[in-house]
Amino acid sequence: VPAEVARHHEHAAGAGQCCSAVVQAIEAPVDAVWAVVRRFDRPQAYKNFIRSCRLVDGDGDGGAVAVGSVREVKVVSGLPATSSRERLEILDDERRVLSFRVVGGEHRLSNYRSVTTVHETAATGGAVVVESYVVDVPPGNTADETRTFVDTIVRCNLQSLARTAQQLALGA
Ligand code: A8S
Repeated sequence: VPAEVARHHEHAAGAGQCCSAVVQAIEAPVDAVWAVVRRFDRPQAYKNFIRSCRLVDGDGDGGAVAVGSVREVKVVSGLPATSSRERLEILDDERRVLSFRVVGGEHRLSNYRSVTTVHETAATGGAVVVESYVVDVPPGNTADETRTFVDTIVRCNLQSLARTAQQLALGA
């Protein structure tokens, strides 16, 4: 992994914050995986906890996705959350890096920021996805509880990403 990509996963967790990372191997070409990940406007394509998503066209550009774009996602029921407002921080098609930050919504993950990178595995022609995050520990919870909660969501998302990218690669 190139150093300038690895550096994106070094989060400076301040007091009252925690960070972690999840790694997922995917048996699909790196381009198929990135094609799914890069769609900031369509997270529900693989994130099963997201019911709907719409871009907030704050800058009047007709909803083109670019750094600074903001999306409003609605969350499925059964979670301690109903919605989240998220801003695209990095979209690097060459190095396959996407990062967003939570800027609002009704949930308990204040100041959540994640970085997702997609890597080619030379040996098998597959991909590896690394997703790291930093977030405030909510009042009344421990850092361990927060990491367990968020790791579970991220792991589910990446397992679903694997299935979605594999289907895409098979032309399904
Ligand atoms: C992502 C990652 C996470 C999303 C979390 C961790 C979230 O969308 C869900 C439940 C919450 O309690 C917080 O990449 C929030 O989407 C599923 C609404 C932010």
